[in-house]
Amino acid sequence: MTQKPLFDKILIANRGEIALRILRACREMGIKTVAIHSTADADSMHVRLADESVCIGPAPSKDSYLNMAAILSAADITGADAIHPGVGFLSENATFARMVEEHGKVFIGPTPEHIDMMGDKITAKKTMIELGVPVVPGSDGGIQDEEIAVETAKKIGFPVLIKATSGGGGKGMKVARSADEVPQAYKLARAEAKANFGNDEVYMERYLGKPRHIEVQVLADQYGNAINLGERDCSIQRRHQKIWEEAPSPALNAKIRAELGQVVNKAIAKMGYRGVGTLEFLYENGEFFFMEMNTRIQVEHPITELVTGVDLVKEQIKVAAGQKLQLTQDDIKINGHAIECRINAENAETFIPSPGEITRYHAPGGWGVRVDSHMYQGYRVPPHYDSLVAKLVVYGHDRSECISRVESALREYVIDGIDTIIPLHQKLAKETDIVAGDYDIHWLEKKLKSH
Ligand code: MV4
Repeated sequence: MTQKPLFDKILIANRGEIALRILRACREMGIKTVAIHSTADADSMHVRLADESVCIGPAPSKDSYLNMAAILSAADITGADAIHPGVGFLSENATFARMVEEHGKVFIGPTPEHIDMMGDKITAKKTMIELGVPVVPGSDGGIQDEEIAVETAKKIGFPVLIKATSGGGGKGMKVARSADEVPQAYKLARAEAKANFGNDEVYMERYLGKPRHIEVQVLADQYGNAINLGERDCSIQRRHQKIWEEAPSPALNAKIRAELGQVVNKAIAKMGYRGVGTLEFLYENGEFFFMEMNTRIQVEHPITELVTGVDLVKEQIKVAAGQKLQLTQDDIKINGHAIECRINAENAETFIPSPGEITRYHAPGGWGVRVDSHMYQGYRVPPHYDSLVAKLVVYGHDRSECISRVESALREYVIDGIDTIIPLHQKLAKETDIVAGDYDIHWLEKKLKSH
């Protein structure tokens, strides 16, 4: 069967480790690369390694990595035929995806319609209900006034959680534990939603007290073929920032995984979704509840790559070029265990950002140790962006081997000149609950408070 040709040249509309990750995939596929960068990132590794680079603006993201017109100009000037948005920045911006298409270039991601559909959390939830995916019991849609809020809460049963329709990442979320807490929670949620998203619509759900965050990786082509690559457990987080992720989840068995996978595949195929995506679930007492769908490649994608052997960024590029998926669900076998430690340039106790110059650098290595990072000795971590400077991604034949290898790799890792959260990861790898796989989304914050 003849496949559509791949792109000739891809512009990478991102920075840091993910820009490097995408660049490596392009190299292996014989695709030329264009790096864009702000003035603060002129000395960045992705700029050095790309075939061409364009400075698109000053340090603040809004003037550079979020500057749609400047990025499109850079694509025009260099003759790139596709744009990879990476993670964050413009990766889930339907307006940008539309602009890229209108410029006659390919946005490496799903259609703008699918981005919009999942960006609106009420629409996302309604869509998933129609597609047979289980969701948290809650209001039918938006809640328009305080009285209806109280009524709805009584119907759902306490505690309830009020969420922003345009939300995500926890902003604009308020818990109400009884009827008299509802008016206050409702008002606060609306105000926070308005301030953060410019849209004050909110909806309501039953509040789950001790769930795990389990997400399913999907991959689909434009011909209706959809597969999943198993789940990741991302419960170890602080202030909605994931810190430590695992694949597979220590809480699931093969039977539950297969059942969830079938539900997800059917939904993704029915939606006509194209690209990579992630369905986020809360998992409590053996039950799954859909929360949100991310329509981009995710930071933690490498753990899925290590346990499936599938290069997700390459697959993402192939389906964006209109190629048919060559993988079927039967090709996907979950082998062994993988853990990602996010290495942030932050103090390991206070979490205060720590930009500055890397005076000494030595990355760990050996069997099953992967480091995705743009760092090098002499690199200056700029103060303007996300604090993620490396991902230590470790494979083991089983979970216990994986955790031992995490410890050993962390011990080897030398990053001098800035603070990182490596000491936190060293502690996590030794925690009884972590070793037992016994944790939920609140575990880390409780642990940090108790010290
Ligand atoms: C919830 C929940 C409990 N019950 N929904 C947080 C981010 C947003 N995307 C959804 N979130 C939650 N939704 C119900 N009905 C608890 C959270 C939540 C959370 C979820 C995943 C990972 C970390 C979290 C931390 C705090 C709260």
